[in-house]
Amino acid sequence: MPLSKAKVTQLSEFCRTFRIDVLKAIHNIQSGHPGGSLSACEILTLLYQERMNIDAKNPGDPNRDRLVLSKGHAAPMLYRNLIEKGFMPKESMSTLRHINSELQGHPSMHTPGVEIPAGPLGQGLAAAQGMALGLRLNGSPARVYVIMGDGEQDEGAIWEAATSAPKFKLNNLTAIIDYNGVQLDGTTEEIMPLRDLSAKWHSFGWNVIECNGHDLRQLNDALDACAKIEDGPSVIIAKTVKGKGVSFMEGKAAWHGKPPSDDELAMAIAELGGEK
Ligand SMILES: Cc1ncc(C[n+]2csc(CCOP(=O)(O)OP(=O)(O)O)c2C)c(N)n1
Repeated sequence: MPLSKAKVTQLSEFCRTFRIDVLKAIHNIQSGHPGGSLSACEILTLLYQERMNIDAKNPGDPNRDRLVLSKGHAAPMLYRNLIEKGFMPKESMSTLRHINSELQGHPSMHTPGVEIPAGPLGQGLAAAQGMALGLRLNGSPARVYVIMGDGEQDEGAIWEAATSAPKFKLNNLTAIIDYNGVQLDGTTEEIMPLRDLSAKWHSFGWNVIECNGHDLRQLNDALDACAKIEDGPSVIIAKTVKGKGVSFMEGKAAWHGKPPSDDELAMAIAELGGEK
């Protein structure tokens, strides 16, 4: 169903405050990945705060939807979303990356609401595929989402999983590529050109939808379209901006794994409309 105006307003406000909270947490520990977290903000927020059937009071529900954050370094944005859903108290965010915290630098099984650890790129699609296959064998209506980076597309394991998901006609599996054009230390074009990514996925047998990954309505429509597809898996190539929302971080590989200084955090919070 298309998103109402009120829903877009609510989700946009979530995104604005989540961006601030994520930057504050990374600033607090002076370690973490701001660029890829901000880039995946709308994707994660729309899925967790609007679309996914999950309940913190019943986290083991066999029919819950599953999300695999294959680009695990964007964990802070995942954690902020899980907190909003009630999986952890809001104060947990300030323990990001602390020793013994539930919130480690990459998703781990110690974090309530996390379905599978991540960190080594390229593994999430195969894991998500296994989940989707198992759910279908059990007759579950649940859907599985996996979020990958565009730099992550360099991993060969992705293409093994991409080959088999269409064979099993996994229409309960939706992959989303956070296509921001930048990876760890340069642009994807410089490091390993992807060529026609849409044509590649299409040739592997996937239903491909392209959209603006910061436009909540477009993303929601794309997810609606995926849910209606019956003949196999779908992939959304979501065009995004690394560091989205903070002008001096946008599109810059330098902000892949760099924490903001005190001044930079203050500038970022001001740009994001300040704290309320
Ligand atoms: C197998 C593996 N190789 C290298 C890394 C180190 N690494 C972490 S993030 C990253 C770049 C990822 O780029 P992209 O997928 O485009 O992520 P985004 O720009 O969305 O943050 C790399 C190389 C890793 N985590 N795993």
